[in-house]
Formats: sequence, C-alpha cells, structure tokens
Amino acid sequence: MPAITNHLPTAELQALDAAHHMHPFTTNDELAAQGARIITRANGVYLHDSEGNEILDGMAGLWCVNIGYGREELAEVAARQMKELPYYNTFFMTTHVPAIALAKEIASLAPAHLNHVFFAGSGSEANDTNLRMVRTYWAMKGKPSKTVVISRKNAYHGSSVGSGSLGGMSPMHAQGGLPIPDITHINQPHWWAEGGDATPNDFGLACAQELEATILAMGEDRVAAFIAEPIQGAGGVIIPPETYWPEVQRICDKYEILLIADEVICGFGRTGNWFGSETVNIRPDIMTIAKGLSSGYQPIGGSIVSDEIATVINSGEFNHGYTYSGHPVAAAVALENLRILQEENVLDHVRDVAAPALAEMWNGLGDHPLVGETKIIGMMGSLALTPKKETRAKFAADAGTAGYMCRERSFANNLIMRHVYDRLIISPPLVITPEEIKLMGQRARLALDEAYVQMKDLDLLKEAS
Ligand code: PXG
Repeated sequence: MPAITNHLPTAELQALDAAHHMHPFTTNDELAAQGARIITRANGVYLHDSEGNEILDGMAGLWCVNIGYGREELAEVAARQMKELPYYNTFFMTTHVPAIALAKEIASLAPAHLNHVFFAGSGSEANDTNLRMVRTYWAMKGKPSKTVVISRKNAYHGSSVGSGSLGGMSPMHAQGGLPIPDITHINQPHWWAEGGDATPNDFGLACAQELEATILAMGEDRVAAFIAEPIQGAGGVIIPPETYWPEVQRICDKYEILLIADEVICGFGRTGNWFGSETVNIRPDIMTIAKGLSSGYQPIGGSIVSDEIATVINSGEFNHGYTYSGHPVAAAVALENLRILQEENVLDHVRDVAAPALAEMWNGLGDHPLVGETKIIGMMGSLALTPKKETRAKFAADAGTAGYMCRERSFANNLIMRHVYDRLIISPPLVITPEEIKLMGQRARLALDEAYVQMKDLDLLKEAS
C-alpha cells in the first residue's frame, strides 16, 4: 500500500479527503468544493499548512492544546509506554501503573472531596458515564425516581446520544432523535443576547432561579442532577453574571440535586485555576474532564467523582465502561502533560503574564465599530459583533453571517479564531507569550477591519428590525 505523505500536492490530498473523509459538523459537499485546509505540522502556538502558511492557533486546536504543540517529552513517554505495555484494560479486576498514577494525580489536583476517577476516551463518553452514574447513584440510594437531569439551552456536552441530549444545541437535537427522555433544558445566562432590559446581575439571578422553578415544577423526587459548564465554551464563551453561580449552588444544596461541572474546556488551567469550578467558586459532585488533561496529545477523558458518590457506586457493580477506559498510553501522556503544567508553572504564567496580556489585547478590540462587548476570563474570550452597540442590536442578515466573514478574514490573515453565530471566540495555548498575543491582536484587528469593509460593500451593516 503506498504511503500517503505530506509531499503529495495539496489538490491531490484535498481530492482524496473529499472522496473518502466525512468531517464532523461540516457540510461536506461545500467543503469538497472549497478544498480542506491541510495542516501538516505544528510547533508552539503555530500550525503549518500544506501551502507553507504559518498560522497562529488562537483556539489551541479545539480548546485543548494547553501546553502548545511539539513537546517531545510527550512523544517520548508515548513511545516508551507503547513498548512496555501498549494496551491492557481496567475491567475484571485488573489495573496498570499509568491508570493508577494518573487517577492519583488528578485526585490530588481536584478539590478535596473529589478523589475518584472513572476514565473515558473523550468528553462525550465521560458525560455519558455521568448520566448513567447519577441515575445509578440515586437508584442505589433507594430513590429510583430521581432520573431527570437538568441542563441548559446552548450548552455543549458532547456528540454521543447521551451527551448530545445533555447538551442544549437545537441543531443537534434536530438530528437523530435527541434529546432522550428525562433531560430538560433551562435558559442560559447569556445577558448580551437574552438579557433584555434587565441588569446583568438581575438577569443572572433570574436564570439561576429558573433552576429552582424547574425543580419545584417537577418535584425534587424526580431530579437527579444539574449539569453545566462553569463558563460555556462552544456556546460562545458566555461568562455568566456574578450573581449566577452562587444562586445555582444554593439551589443544588437546598434540594440535594447533584451538581455536575463540565470542565472539559475550563479544566487544567484555561480559566487561570486548575478547574473552572474554583474560578466561579462552586462545589461540584462530579467534574467532567478531557481536552487539556492530555493537551490533546492523546484522546482521554474522565469523570472526577466525589467521595460520597464513589462510596455508593463502589458498593455495587456499575455496569459501564469503555475498552479504552484508562488506556495506558493516553494515561502516561496525560501524566506527563500534568507534570509539565506543574513543573513549568504554567498556571502562574497564565495568571501573571498571559491572561493579563490577553485581556488587554482583547478588550482593546472593544473600540472597533463591529464590536459590541468583549468578554474574557483567563485564557478564553469572546466578542459580540453588532451593527449598533448601544442597543445590542442583531444584524438584519442571517445570524452567523458577520461571524463567518470575520472568521474567514481571520484565517486569511493566518490567525485561527472561531465564530459561534455572531460571536468571535479565542482560546489559545496557555503557554502563549506576550509577543505572540500582540501578533494575535494585530491579526484579529486586521480581520475585523477587512470584514467591516466587506460588510459595508455588501450592505450588511443593517440592524434587524
Ligand atoms: N463538554 C464540553 C464542555 C466540551 O466543550 C465535550 C464535552 C465533548 O468532548 P469530546 O472530547 O467528546 O469532543 C466538549 C467538546 C467547538 C467544539 O467547535 C467544542 C467541543 C468539541 C468540538 C468542537 O467549539 N467541545
């Protein structure tokens, strides 16, 4: 079989890709017509493509390459582990050193009452675990009617049937029969888009109190858990008003509803602490982890579980698990990633250097005529595009048109930013330097300027009526 190498011409690779490769969250016919961008290698915060471009990765891959690309140590650990023990499972009374060591390390980094890890291969799988685990927990405690999980509209918890149901993305629910029963969604604390005339703090409180109203309407004997990202990522980096989380915590405590914090994006330094739960000061019963756990170098996820839940679950058999739960190579690589994060004081770099520089750059874009608000916490930021800041107006054009144009101009200027409808978002590697952040700012502003001119020419700066 001939090898497919990086040295094939771009057009040939694109044709092969279009012929055989179905991409996630993509209109594949459109992609085939345009030709996919082919990433060939990466180092630090830079990606390289098959056309020789060097692209600043403002998204750390998909919010995951926290330590940056090209760390040889992780490759070496993977090679060593593959030679020693490439695979064994953790079912049927067996274990291995990488899974033991990683579980212990995660427990030492997590809040004091979270000391137990159930491994998965991804964030989606981990959230499927959580769904089954919280229902099983209540059943084992003699309360089998507590099956409902409350989540939020526009949340992202993964793409499997369970995690996609937990998520609140309506285009996902529209395909394949989601959500499954006994999952319900309340409003998100997205003041810019949905806060109307309320102050952010009043709106945050009202959103949290919708949780209480939902619990009371269903009866607390029906509700197992509330799941949420401390800061919504894929939904558009939505940072809730400061009134939101304390009220949610109060409500979960009052009605004994388990709190699942989905830390897949927020975990491992993204918000400036080890976990987003620390940043927003909540006390979850379970945390979902993936992405930054291995900085994306290996697929691995998991659930960090409280002592109380683990005690109950461990008293019986939990009929659940994945072939690759605690995969030795993935676990060894994740452990090396955690070593680097700690020994190189990456969280200090975030808090003292990178996050302040990123905030200054990002907030500096607030004076651009397309930008309504800038929001940033730690190393994740968003900005709202609007034709009129004063009224938080939407564009007359279809939602996402402006966002797409800015994203496209950003790519054209060798900066990866994402758009979620008409919000632009960033989430760069945590190790990014002030110089690289400056370059990011220059490219982001150029993208906004170019998109503004295009939109003006196409008469797209009109407000929705
Ligand atoms: N929870 C959260 C909070 C996530 O952000 C998942 C769970 C699922 O993880 P896996 O490993 O199964 O993908 C995620 C994933 C985007 C984007 O475009 C975001 C994610 C995945 C793909 C695309 O923002 N987040």
